[in-house]
Amino acid sequence: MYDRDVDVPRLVAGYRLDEETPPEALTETARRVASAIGTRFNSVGLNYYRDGRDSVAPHNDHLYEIVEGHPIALISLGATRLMTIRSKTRPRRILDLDVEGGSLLLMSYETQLHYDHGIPKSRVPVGPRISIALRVRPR
Ligand SMILES: O=C(O)CCC(=O)C(=O)O
Repeated sequence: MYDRDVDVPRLVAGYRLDEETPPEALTETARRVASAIGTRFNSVGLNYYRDGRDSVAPHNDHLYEIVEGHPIALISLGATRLMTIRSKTRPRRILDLDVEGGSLLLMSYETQLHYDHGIPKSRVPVGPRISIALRVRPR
């Protein structure tokens, strides 16, 4: 994953919106977010964190898999999880963010150049969470 070996204990799925027909709820979610922020997504990824043992290690999105200038939208459903956002270079900056169910996090293209993001495991019991990742991918 992401040209590196990273820990990905979570369930994932994805659709190309321009080539496949995902469930209507996903198409509608992509349409609404795109219209609110003025872009047009062509990819939807789904990440299912069953409990606190599921996680994703810090990473940035592959730059060749996203189109420059377009943001990545992350919609959270279900349990609140911690997301860590860390700068890649000094001065080191770490932002710990609670991504709550019903929230929308927008990451700019530039964020992927300078920051890694991840969902660490949780020692405290936590319920399931799904994140919907909307992206503009090259054809
Ligand atoms: O679950 C999240 O909010 C993060 C998802 C993520 O980092 C990814 O799909 O690359």
